[in-house]
This record gives sequence, C-alpha cells and structure tokens, in this order.
Amino acid sequence: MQDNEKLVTMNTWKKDMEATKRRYVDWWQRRGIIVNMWEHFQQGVVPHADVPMPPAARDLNQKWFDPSWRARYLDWYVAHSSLMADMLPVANTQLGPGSLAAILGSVFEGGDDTIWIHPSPQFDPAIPFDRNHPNYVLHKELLKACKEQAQGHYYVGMPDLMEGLDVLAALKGTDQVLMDTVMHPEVVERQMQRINDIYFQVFDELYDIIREGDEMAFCYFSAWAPGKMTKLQSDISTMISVDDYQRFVLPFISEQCRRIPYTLYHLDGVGAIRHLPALLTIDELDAIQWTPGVGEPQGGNEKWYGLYRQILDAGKSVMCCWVTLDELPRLLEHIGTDGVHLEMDFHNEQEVEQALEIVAKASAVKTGMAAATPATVTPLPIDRILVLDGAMGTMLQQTISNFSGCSDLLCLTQPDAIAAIHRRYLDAGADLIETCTFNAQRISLADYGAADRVRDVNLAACRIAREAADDYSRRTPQKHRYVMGSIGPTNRTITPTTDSVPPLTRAELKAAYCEQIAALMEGGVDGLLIETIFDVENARVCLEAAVDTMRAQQRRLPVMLSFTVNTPDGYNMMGQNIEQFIDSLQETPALAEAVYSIGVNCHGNVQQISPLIRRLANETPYRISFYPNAGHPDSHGHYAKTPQALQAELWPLIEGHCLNIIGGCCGTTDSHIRLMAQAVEPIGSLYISPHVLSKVKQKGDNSGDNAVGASRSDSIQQSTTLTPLGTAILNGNDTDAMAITLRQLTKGVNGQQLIDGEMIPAMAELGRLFEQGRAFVPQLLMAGKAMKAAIGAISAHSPAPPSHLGRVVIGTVKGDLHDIGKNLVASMLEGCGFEVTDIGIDVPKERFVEETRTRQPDIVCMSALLTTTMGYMREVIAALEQAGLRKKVKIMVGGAPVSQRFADEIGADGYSNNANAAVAVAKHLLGG
Ligand code: B1M
Repeated sequence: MQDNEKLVTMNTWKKDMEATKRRYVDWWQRRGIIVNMWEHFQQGVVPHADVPMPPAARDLNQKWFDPSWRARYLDWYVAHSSLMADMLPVANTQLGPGSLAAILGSVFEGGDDTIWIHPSPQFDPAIPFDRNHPNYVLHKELLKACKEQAQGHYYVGMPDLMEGLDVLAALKGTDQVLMDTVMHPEVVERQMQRINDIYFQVFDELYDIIREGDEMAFCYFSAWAPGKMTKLQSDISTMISVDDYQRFVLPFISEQCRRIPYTLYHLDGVGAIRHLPALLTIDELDAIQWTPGVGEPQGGNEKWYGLYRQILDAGKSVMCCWVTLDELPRLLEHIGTDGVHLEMDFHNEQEVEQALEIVAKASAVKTGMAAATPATVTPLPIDRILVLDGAMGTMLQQTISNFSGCSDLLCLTQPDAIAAIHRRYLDAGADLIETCTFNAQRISLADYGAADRVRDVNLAACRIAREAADDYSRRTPQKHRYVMGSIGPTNRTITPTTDSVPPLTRAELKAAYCEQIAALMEGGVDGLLIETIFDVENARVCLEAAVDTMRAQQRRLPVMLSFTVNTPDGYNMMGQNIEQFIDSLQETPALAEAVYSIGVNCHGNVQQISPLIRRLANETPYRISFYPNAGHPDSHGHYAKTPQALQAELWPLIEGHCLNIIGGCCGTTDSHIRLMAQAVEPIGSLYISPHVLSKVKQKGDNSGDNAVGASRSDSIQQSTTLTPLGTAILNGNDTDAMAITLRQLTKGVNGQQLIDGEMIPAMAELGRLFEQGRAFVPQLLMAGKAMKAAIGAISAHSPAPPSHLGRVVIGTVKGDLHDIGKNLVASMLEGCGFEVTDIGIDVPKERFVEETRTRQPDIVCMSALLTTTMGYMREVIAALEQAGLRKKVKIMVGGAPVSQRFADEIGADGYSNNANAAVAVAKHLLGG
C-alpha cells in the first residue's frame, strides 16, 4: 500500500475506528496485531444507536434476498453488536461464499442459517456474463440498499464472490471439473481465465457501490483495507496435486494478487497445506488465513505454530481463527505479535478485555518491556525432509593445501575459505548449514592457545554462515536457508576414560558450553547442533547448558542431538547405549522438551546402522536426523563412497519416511549433498514426506506437526505388480481398460477372474496411493471411469439369464458417491437371476422407502464406502420401520468399511464383503 493513501472519516458507530484502521494498515505490511472475531456477539452490548428490529421476515426469501428488509435487519444487527478491540462495523449481506457462481447462473437458495448455491442447471462452457442476470441485479440492489441505510455508521462488506476453480465447480460440478483437469486441461485453463476476467469486472462494479473513499471492508473474514481488498481461495485444491495447483490455480490467483492491492488467501484444511510453498511464491499476496477444518484442533492450537511461522517468515501476515483465550498467551509466545490477525472466539466483552491484556503483555515482551519474557522458537520447516550440509574438515583439507590444525580458527584467518564451502553446500541444495565451530569452546581451543577467543571465533563463524545462508534465502525466498550452530563433543570427557587424562568436571564443561552457546546465539544461529556425541554424559551437560542459556536469553532454538554409535544396537565407543540415554532424557522434562531431533552422524556403514535409525524413528518421540560419512577412510584418509552409492544406501530410509534431516559427515562433499537434495526435493510434483511424529510420541515440538508431506500425484507409481488391465485402471485409461477386457474375454478368460484378480487389486492399490497422498481425487475419478468401462464390457459379453429369483432394490446411501462396488453387486445379482433396480448413489432414506413401497422388492441392498456414511444405513432401516415396511423386506448391506458386526448392530439381515458372496447371501435370505 502507499503510505499516503487517503483514509476517510466516517461517523462510524465504532468509537476507536481510526486506531483500528492504523492497526490494519500495519497488519497488511506484516506489522502489529489485530484482535477481531468472525461474527459479532451481542450479549451485554449497549446499543450504538436506537435502531428497531424489523418485523420477522415472512419467509426465507425475504430474510436473505429482500434488499429493504435485509438492510433494516443489518442496521439493527450492527447497532447491537460489540465493536470492541478491532471488531469492525460491517454489514455482512451474506451473499456467498461463492456468489460469483450465482451471478453466472448457479442457483441461490436461502436456508435457515445460510445461503446455498446450487450448480447451474444449464452450464454453458463459454461462461457468458449477463449483466442483467437476476442474481447480479440482486447483488447490486442489496448492496445499494444497505449502503443507503448505513449512512456512514458502518461499512457494507464486499460479498464473498470467490474465484477460479471453486466457482467453476459451483457452475458445472466438482467431479466434472476434476475430470476435466485430466481430460481437457486446456478447457479448464480457458474457463479459469474467463472467470477471472469476469471477476474483475464484477469486483470493480461492486466496489464502486460499497467503497468509502478509498476504503472497504470484506464480509466474511472480517478485514478492512485502505483500498481494494479481497479474500482468495481454492477449496477444491485439497483434491488436486501440486502440479495441478500450479497449472490451474496459481496463475489466476497471482493475477488477482497483482491487480488487487490487498489480498488475503483462505487456506482451508490440512489437505491444502501442500500448496503453501506455491502460494508463498506470490510476492504480491499479503496475508494467509488458516482454517484447520473438520476433525482438527482450531487455529489457536500448538499444532499450527509451525505453519504460522512459515507464513510469517515468508514475509506474509497471518490470520489465525477461532483462537480461545487460554490458547492465546502460548500462541503469541510462539508466533510473536507482528503481522498477526486474531479471529478470537469471544462470547462477551470481559473476554475481549482479557484478550487485550494478553496481547498488550505479549507486545511489551517484544519491545523488551517485560521482565519474564517467554521463549520464541526459530521454526524449521517440518513438511519435508531437510538437507543438512556435508563435511567441513575434509573439504578444507581438499581446498587449503597442507591444512592441519583447528578449522574453527580459519573463521578468523581465512573467512573466505569457509564461506566458499558454505556456498558450495547451499548451491547443492542444503537447507541447513553448520557454523564452523565444532571445536569452538575453550577446552578444545586451549590446545591451540586460543581459549580466550571463544566469542570471537563463534561470532565470526556465525557471520560467515549467516551471510551465505541469507544470501541464498534471498535468491530463493520459497526455500529459506538456516544456520545451525555446530557444537562438538570437546576433546575431553566427563566420563573417565584413561587414568592419565583426568576427566573434566561437570561445572568446567558446562561453563565452556554455556560460553560457546551464548556466542552462537549472539551470532544469530537458527538452531543448535550438538553433534558427534561419543559420551552421552557430555551431551547431557551440553543440553543443560543450552537450556540454561536459552532461558537466560529469553529465546528458544531447536536443538538437534546427533550421536556416534559403534554397534547396530546403539552402543558407542564408551559402551553407552544411546537409546537408553534418549529414554533417560524423559526424566528431565526441561531437557526432553528442548530436543528438536535426534540422530546419528559420523558412521561409515549406512546399511549396518539403518535398523537403528528405523528403531529411533518408531520408538522415540523425536524427529530423526542422519548424516553418515562417505564410507570408511583409506590409509590416506580418503573417503571413497560415491554420491550415487551413498544416495542409494540412504534411499530406503528416505522412502520409508524414517528421516526428517539428512546430510553428510566426514568425506562427503557438495556432490553428495546435491544428490541427497535431489532425492528429497520435489521433482515435478513428487516428493517424499518426512518421518511424522505420532501425536502421542511427540516431544519438544515447538513448531507443530501440521505437515502433510508426500505429494506425489500425476504419475501414479504403483508399488505392487499389476496386470496390463490393472495398470490401465490405475492410470484411468478407460479405452485401454475396455480393449484389454474384451481381448481377454474373447480369449476365454472368465469375467469374474478379471474383476477379482486384476480390477479390484488395482482399485485397492489406488486407495493405498490415495491414503499416502500419492494419488488425488481426479485420479480416483478417472480410475472409476476406467473400471466402469471394463465392467461394462464384461456385462455386455455375458447376457443375463431370465430373472426369477427375486426382486432387489440397490443403492449407495446418502452422502456417498462411490458406486463401483455397488454396481458390481448389482450386476452379479442380475447375472444370477435377480431382477435388480439400481437407484444410484447418494440415496436419501426417503427414496429407499419410496422405492420399497412402489417396487415391493424382496431385498433392499445398501452400499457405503465411507466411515462417515455407513451410519446412514441405520437411518434407512429406521425409516423403513417407521413406514411399516421393514417386515416386508430383507436388508443386505456391504461396502469396504462395513462388517458383519456392524450389520448385526444396525439390524440388517445380511452382509457380504464381496460381490460374489452377495449373491449367495441374497439367495440365502430368500430361503434358497
Ligand atoms: Co473415495 N475413498 N473418496 N473416491 N475411494 C475411498 C473409499 C477411501 C478408502 C480411499 C482411502 O482413503 N484409502 C476413502 C474412505 C476413507 C474412509 O471413509 N475411511 C475415500 C475417500 C476419503 C473419498 C473422498 C472423501 C475423497 C475426497 O474428496 N477428499 C471422496 C468422498 C466422496 C463421497 O462419496 N462423498 C471420495 C471420492 C471418490 C471418487 C468419487 C473420486 C471415486 C469413486 C468413483 C466411483 O465410485 N464412481 C473414489 C474411489 C475410486 C475410491 C477408491 C480408490 C476405490 C473404491 C472402489 O471402487 N473400490 C477407495 C479406496 C479403496 O476402496 N481401495 C476410496 C473397488 C470396489 C469394487 O470395491 O466398493 O469396496 P468396494 O466394493 C466391494 C465390496 O466392498 C463389496 O463388494 C464389492 C466388490 O467386491 N460391496 C458390497 C460393496 N457394496 C456392497 C453391497 C453389498 C454387498 C457387498 O450388499 C448390499
């Protein structure tokens, strides 16, 4: 925004509107904090004006669509609503979400609590824009009436028009849009551009009605801006791959961001998080709002801290929704108070006051005014495997001739040599680089007469690494680079080793570590890496030093612990067991919680140590790091394992989702790191998700595990061996599926054999890929189509015998769109002599009752494929009972989540888990 943009003075009912405006101006620029809420509450509010409530609406039509009634109602509503904190005086016409679709032909329907928008009855692919469409006229009349009624006491919010794929889905149906992304991508692109073009026309015309000078407010997502602002979204994106998002969503959203000065993206649901990196590449996008979705904790939960930090770190503001008072202090502690918009869950004005107090305290902490500052944490991305750099020492030996001595001192004497190595690793794709400070504590530096240079060495090392990392972060803003402060084990331990070397005292060691850690923190590291731990007791002291220093500095950083081990069962050279040590940390919660990740480094045999890594991933509550050596050194100290060999050895751990951080230790070079980065970087839309901590096991999590990792999409890579028919189905190729089926049938292969042996396994494989996030809804739809084509070929090839066994009505229950299994059962029953009426998918109980009454079947068959819809079968049975029909029919149920036990529970007469057995069950039910 331009700072000189004009703010108008209205006579709003909100007394402190000017202060709220200033806070919004800041917030759009990622500064300051807004305290707001979605819907205003009215409890205990002294009305702002004496506005009478209009008489009750005659009907839903008047309630939502009569401009004069609605304007009077909203006038009353705003006059009686709380406008404390940054709650905005806005009349929300509630046209939407998605009212652009209604303007383009979808159908508006007023419900009790909201307006519904149904798909257009006649969708025209050219998407004509008729300015006289009644829904467009309604928009304008409603907004004008509200504006007139408002008299400057409040804003009239911009309706939630929505855009792009969501509008297209509302016009022609979600399934059709998804299938078109595969079958007719260029049509989708054309239609998206057309929708965008119309969007800007409509937006501008509506803006001219609602604007107050250069200002406006938005209906939902309560926000104000000193210029045109909009909320953007793509809810359908949860069903598409990263590649499809880049193709069908990003260009159009980007155009909106370029043309509208203030933009807020509504990121909805865990399934949408995989598109965040793409969104963050839109420079002009100002803010992102996060809606966790059904079954997830709301926006104030710690699970989302990492997500918020990721957004804030990318320079965007965030909007956190439905935050409760008790969550607020910790949330602010972790994400700070700059660029944060809170949509609180307030119920009364006392709660608002409490929230304002919490916010004031948190803001004071930020400016250093509070005594006990809570910790903030540097977030590391958790949605993908991070790449740590490779060796420093062996690289220095290669680059500086005759180098021996303390590499850390080179930070003072040859900073360019160190910087060059950092840059080689960053260039290779490292996310994290380590400061050259492995020995930079006074105990080790004493050997070089440099015990008093601890602070100098660490600060110099941080400056060199920071400059390199920040430079790369600037070049690739979508991929932030982090600096980890490397802390080695010291050359002496507190555990006695030999009689000749006296062990260190705990106090000596801790003081040395505290000194180094304080310097690293002063130098601006993003985290601490306590590495090459060969004495777990040293590590414990180091961890204590880290916790104490962070506490003293009022800052928390992620702490990685990386051990050396000598045996696959986790023993080190001191005979200590690292798994036992990790377990023992749990006895000291302050230590256990400080640990961000654990892992192994400096080992030359990846295969030998892989079972230990797997065990750590499965049995400990931490993220896992692994950075092995490039094999074993030869007699000249050369490490010979090639980058390809090392990558191949690491691959099973990567693919097995056992790792969060990979990198290299002794002997590895930028070539090794480059291949590791390639292995975990998205290639097209494919990337491997990291090890995911189970909620129960999760510890020390300062960033929240909201990650949805793997996002393999278009190229479906099966992991089981499918036949050509199975592959055709998996790839959604209906032509091939039908042709292969016909070929097989003419060769005499039995249709049933094809279904059971080739087609169903393909669908099972697809389900697995879908679960892993490696296939998306468009692929499911296409496979469904291919499966139906193949089943159609089988049915046509084997004509049904005359039906005499009995009458069946079959359908998939309400809310469920899966019909392949149901179709199979129907055709098997038909093929075996039943007269079958298929009443389709998404069938409500009333329809089951009606069909039972009119067709008088012997058996009513219900199918359900979702755990969320199987319960509806019980309702159908109850409805049949209520209609007095239950005793006249038998009921058979089935579908993947349905079991015999469930069937018994809901009072069904029969159940089968496959289409063949369904025939036997049906015959049995009829006494056959
Ligand atoms: Co969806 N889907 N799907 N899907 N889909 C499943 C079912 C799922 C298990 C995938 C997964 O996560 N692994 C999962 C359900 C998870 C759960 O509830 N626990 C799922 C999900 C989540 C979803 C959506 C929510 C995805 C989204 O939008 N984000 C969405 C829901 C839409 C809705 O219904 N409201 C959705 C959508 C779809 C498509 C529409 C895209 C597509 C269906 C296309 C179509 O049917 N025309 C689809 C598909 C294809 C699948 C999978 C991959 C395959 C289903 C299938 O056809 N299997 C499925 C994963 C899987 O099952 N492996 C999955 C083959 C078929 C022959 O088996 O239907 O089980 P089935 O039938 C068997 C037996 O169960 C039995 O006989 C049949 C033959 O042996 N049987 C009966 C079935 N009905 C019977 C009735 C009987 C007797 C036996 O007596 C009356």
